[in-house]
Amino acid sequence: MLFDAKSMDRVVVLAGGTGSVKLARALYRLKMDKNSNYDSKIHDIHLSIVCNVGDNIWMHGLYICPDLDTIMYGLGGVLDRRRGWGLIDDTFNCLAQLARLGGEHWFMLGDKDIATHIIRSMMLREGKRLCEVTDHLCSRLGIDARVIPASDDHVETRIITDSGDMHLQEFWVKHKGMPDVKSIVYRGIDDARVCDDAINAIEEADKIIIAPGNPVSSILPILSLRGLRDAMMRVRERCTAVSPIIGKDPVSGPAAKYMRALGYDISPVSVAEMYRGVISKLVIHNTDLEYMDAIRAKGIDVYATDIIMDDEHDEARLASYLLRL
Ligand code: FO1
Repeated sequence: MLFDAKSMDRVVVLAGGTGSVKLARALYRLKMDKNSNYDSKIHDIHLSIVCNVGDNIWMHGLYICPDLDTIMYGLGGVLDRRRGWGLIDDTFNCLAQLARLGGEHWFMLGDKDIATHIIRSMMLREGKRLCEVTDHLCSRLGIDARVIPASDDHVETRIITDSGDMHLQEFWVKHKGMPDVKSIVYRGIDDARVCDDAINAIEEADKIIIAPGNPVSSILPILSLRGLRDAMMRVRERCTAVSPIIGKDPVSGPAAKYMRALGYDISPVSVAEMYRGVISKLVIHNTDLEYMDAIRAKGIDVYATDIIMDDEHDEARLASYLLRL
């Protein structure tokens, strides 16, 4: 694809959670900063983020969509960068009062963050679809990109552990990721309908990027939706993934535990295997050259660069690299 041949490139990112938001917001910044001196050859971008919904959870009568919110707050410039989730400068007075009154308080909902969940839950109760609610929230946050939930329906990533079957948030936050993981299921995935807007965005995209999110809890719940995987297979030639694994370790989070539970070794080769059929290119870290042949053997082109995103400059460098690939 010649990026210099047109004035607008349609870019879709498949994303979920704290690992993905760095890349998503870097692409957004490149799009918004038309006068960026970083890379003047990059054209205007129409950006859509198709977001995981498997970590959504009902709590206190509110519908909380952590991956959607992380992406929305990231693009809106209001994400707490240190934690990687929630709103910057938020306070936790409501949570403290919940604790005092004997309510559940293991999930750190900030006071300002709760406003998002109140509006969302209210609109859903009025009969609006999750994608309509998300459009509304993005518009109120002044975001000039589409954030599209992969499905309007409730899909729940369940972690089957030696201490029982639990919601992903219970496993990761309440139990601090400690129990042994036996398997992982996406409850409701067979009946969930993929959002039409997600399919349309994918089919019309010049470039589709799978962000370096947790493959098991952020990306596979998107790719496991009926219809979405088929759409991705049709556009495979335009799809690039960034490895969330460097060497034998995930960049962050519980990816290793989840991947092992599904029978995968922890390496970029396993990432290639998990995304086989939906990507034509995989970008790995520049210290992982030893894996390149094994990835190529799966029919996937492989590129090595610095994929660590410690600051805004790193994020911009990787986003720019991906747009030029
Ligand atoms: N992660 C935590 O580790 N502890 C929390 O208390 C917590 C609260 C929370 C509240 C709102 C939100 O949008 C995200 C929150 N997260 C929290 C992050 C979340 O558990 C995960 O990082 C994602 O669901 C995984 O993609």
